[in-house]
Amino acid sequence: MATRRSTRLFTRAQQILPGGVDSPVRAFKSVGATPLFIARASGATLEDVDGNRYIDYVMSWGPLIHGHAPKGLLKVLKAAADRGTSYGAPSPLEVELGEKVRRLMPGLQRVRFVSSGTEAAMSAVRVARAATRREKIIKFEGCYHGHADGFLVQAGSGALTLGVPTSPGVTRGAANDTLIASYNDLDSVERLFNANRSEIAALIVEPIAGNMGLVPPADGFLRGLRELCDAHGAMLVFDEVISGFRVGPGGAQGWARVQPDLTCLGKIIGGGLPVGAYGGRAELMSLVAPAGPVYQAGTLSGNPLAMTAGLWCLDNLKPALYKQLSGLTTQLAGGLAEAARDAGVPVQINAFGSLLTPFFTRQPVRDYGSATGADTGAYGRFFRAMLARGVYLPPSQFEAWFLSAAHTKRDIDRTIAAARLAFRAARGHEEGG
Ligand code: HOZ
Repeated sequence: MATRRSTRLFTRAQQILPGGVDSPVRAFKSVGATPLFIARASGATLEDVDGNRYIDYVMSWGPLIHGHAPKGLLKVLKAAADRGTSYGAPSPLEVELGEKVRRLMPGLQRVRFVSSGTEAAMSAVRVARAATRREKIIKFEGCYHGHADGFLVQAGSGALTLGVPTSPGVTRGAANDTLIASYNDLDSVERLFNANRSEIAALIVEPIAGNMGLVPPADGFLRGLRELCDAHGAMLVFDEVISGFRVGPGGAQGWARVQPDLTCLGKIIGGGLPVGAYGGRAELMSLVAPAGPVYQAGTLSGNPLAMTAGLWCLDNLKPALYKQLSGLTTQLAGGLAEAARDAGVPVQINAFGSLLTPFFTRQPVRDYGSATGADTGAYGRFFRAMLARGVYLPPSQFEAWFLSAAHTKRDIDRTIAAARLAFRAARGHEEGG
């Protein structure tokens, strides 16, 4: 495929944007390729500036559960824009969206809207610290909660992909307040609680980990976290930026029937516009200014366009959608597993709802150690061969693939057909189109 315009744009971009991009994983660095510049997107299809079309499994990293640019969403957004793009004052839309979120996730008795998942996670932890008057937090290696200082210790997503899981620029103080446990390992959590008695404000976790590639929780893991937090007086914070509304309308907490104290949301809640939110029990959230003393603010928080997109997106989460998505994901996971087997490539497919990651490894992947044991070189070769065949995957072994309502059985069939050849390329014998 010719990608001359993308290549030229990337050269130009590097002269103005650090690394040529506005978010690190977009740079395709770890897969040995040059990023595509996108001209338009519709349904499950991305089109780059050279006119090449791709079946998209990044889907803007998760928000687009209804696909790119669904007609109903465009209609309400155009109407909303006619009424003004930002008020800097309350609007009825925030109340409506807040009530809608609470209906779907009843544990969020009060909700504060922000503009990104990063803001949601850093603000939720601030509330937990204020509520407990403690400073330390526990997070899991390979989990990613946005790029606030205290979370960039053994972080997943782009930080892991680019080999900087603990970022320079994070102060020793922030790093010292972040304790690291192993995902799916309750003993590692218990040890930290015992070694830091009465010091831990919160444990934050992606209840379904999606930022070291997809790693679902083991049976009893989330319930065990709830019990440990209760036993030690710490707040349990679920980062449902990826899993919220994705694994079901009630998120991972609805699926697992485990109630966190605080929840962070993002991605789907904004339907493709920049929205995050955090919420939880009323008495905890009443600490947030102006109801209480914990300060947190934002010029574009509750933005009317973003709230409109969120409302449309959540209004259209029907049970049939989740059934359709998990059917397609099962088809894709099965087809990929068979294609890898036929090509003689050891691959573990982790799948959950409409999320999926094929890990290039012989070992089951259930934590950071097993995820990082995957062969990233093989993933890079696979990625490039898929791209050459019109399939746009996350440009990293350590990210989840996202399916949407716009993906069809035919898209999945085409993807599996492409993968049959791409797995052979992953062995290192064959490359490109
Ligand atoms: N959390 C997303 C990746 N896992 C964000 C995408 C990005 O970092 O650009």
